[in-house]
Amino acid sequence: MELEIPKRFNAATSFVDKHLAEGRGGRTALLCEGRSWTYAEIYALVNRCGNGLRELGVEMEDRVLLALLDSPEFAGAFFGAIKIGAVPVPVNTLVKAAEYAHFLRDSRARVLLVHESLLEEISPALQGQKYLRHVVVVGEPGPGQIRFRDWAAAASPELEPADTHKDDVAFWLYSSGSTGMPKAVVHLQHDMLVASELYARGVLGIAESDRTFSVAKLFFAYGLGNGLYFPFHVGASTILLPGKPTPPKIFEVLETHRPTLFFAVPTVYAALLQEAAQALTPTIRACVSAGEALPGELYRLWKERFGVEILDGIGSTEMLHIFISNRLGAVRPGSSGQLVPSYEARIVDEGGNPVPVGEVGNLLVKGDSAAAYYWNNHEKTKSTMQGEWVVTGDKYYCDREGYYWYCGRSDDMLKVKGMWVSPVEIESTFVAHPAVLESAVIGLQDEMGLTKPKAYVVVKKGHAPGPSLADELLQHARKALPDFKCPAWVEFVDDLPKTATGKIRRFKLREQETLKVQMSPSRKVER
Ligand code: 3UK
Repeated sequence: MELEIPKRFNAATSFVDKHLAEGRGGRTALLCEGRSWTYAEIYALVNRCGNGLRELGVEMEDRVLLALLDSPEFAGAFFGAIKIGAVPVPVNTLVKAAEYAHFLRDSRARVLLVHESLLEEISPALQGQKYLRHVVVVGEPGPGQIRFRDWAAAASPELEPADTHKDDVAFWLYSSGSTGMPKAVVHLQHDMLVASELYARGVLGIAESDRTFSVAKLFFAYGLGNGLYFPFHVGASTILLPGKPTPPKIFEVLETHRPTLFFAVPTVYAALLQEAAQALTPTIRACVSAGEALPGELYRLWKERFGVEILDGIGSTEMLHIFISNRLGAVRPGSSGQLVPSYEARIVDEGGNPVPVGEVGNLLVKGDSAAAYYWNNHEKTKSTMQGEWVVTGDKYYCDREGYYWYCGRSDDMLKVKGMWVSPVEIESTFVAHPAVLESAVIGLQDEMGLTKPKAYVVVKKGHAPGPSLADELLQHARKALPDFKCPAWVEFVDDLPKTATGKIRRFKLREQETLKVQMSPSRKVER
């Protein structure tokens, strides 16, 4: 399918203004904390945000950093910035000050929109920022900061979209790598439209009558599609939860708002299964999982208990959304499914040659929602974006029926709760503790088959390894790292496997763990 996208194209027109022009202004766009917002109300909020940003001096191509919770303000600021041709950069709201400082410095954002609950963490990051001019706060602003509510109310609800090209930059999303700070993935005006048509309409059959709920937050590429631009593509409704998505809270939202499409990462499906007394609302017609592989056993347990299928699919920030996916009625549990039509994939060996069917190789993917490049990272751009092909960094094989099976990463990166975790970052945190000589981190599967970090630690002379030191190290890690990056297990060892040049061989540790599993009768793998 060739998508016809006009040369002059502004994504805000396509995802927001279109609904007013087509008579859907009175329909519910968004439900959040007991209030509902029509498309006409969201349209006005988008326009107010766009005008408000202009009044703060934001021009075309300027970046605007969004550290916002899932909320109408997120929708307003995101599409408001795009509408004036500026570039919204939604960022993870779970990270520490050093990372926020990097986001501001690296993006050179002129304006930061931030929720009051993040001010404490983000405040140290605001010092000495050369390009940041204004901080707009959703909630109670600090001295010299602007109150979102007053700022939006003072701006006009009418706004002409900037005359952008379909290949203009529309938004950035930061993605973590194995070393250093996260890098910005640069997406264009047409990318959201492509992902919406190919995956949301093509695979999920999303329509105006749908109501989406994504546990994955809007600042992830996964959540941004699920909870914002997919429903906005077809005039459907989205349910937004600003707070922490604990299992009881998720069930409460499901009960109150009765979505038809539910999106989460595997860890959340596992956690929901632990809530014995809860039932799933019968309105849900499909559940979607991505971010990391969904274990086949988890799929089966879920289907047995709730009677709904979970469609596992693989997406990436670089491809914007899912490009290989299972379909309703054709799920192969444990696989990532089949190609989403119009995307293409290749599985190649180290020399770049295609491998035979059934053999594991490196997965490359091609499709029109792919990012243009990484901001200020030319080397990484060259190695990842090879012409029309994007190197995923994943090992896969494809079976005779065209189902793709995930076989791990080609780097040492881990996906924990659907989020990137770098072993190197955890290791450096451990080594910063006075008792630690060196450390190595790998991913290990828990009893549900979900990946969690495990840290091996060699202690310095004069320190006693044991449970109390393990506790102390974990407390130390929790201060320096967001929760999802903290190891689930710590094991003390006498030394670490290394190469002749002293590099840690994490794959050796992985091999040892595999052997342990095979030899332990209690952890024998069934099937
Ligand atoms: C891994 C999976 C096995 C894989 C994402 C849906 O996760 C998303 O984007 P990220 O940039 O990470 C991409 C990487 O995560 N992965 C994702 N889904 C699966 N591995 N099975 C899966 N189903 O390593 C991939 O390269 O954080 C997911 C939609 C949009 C996204 N950005």
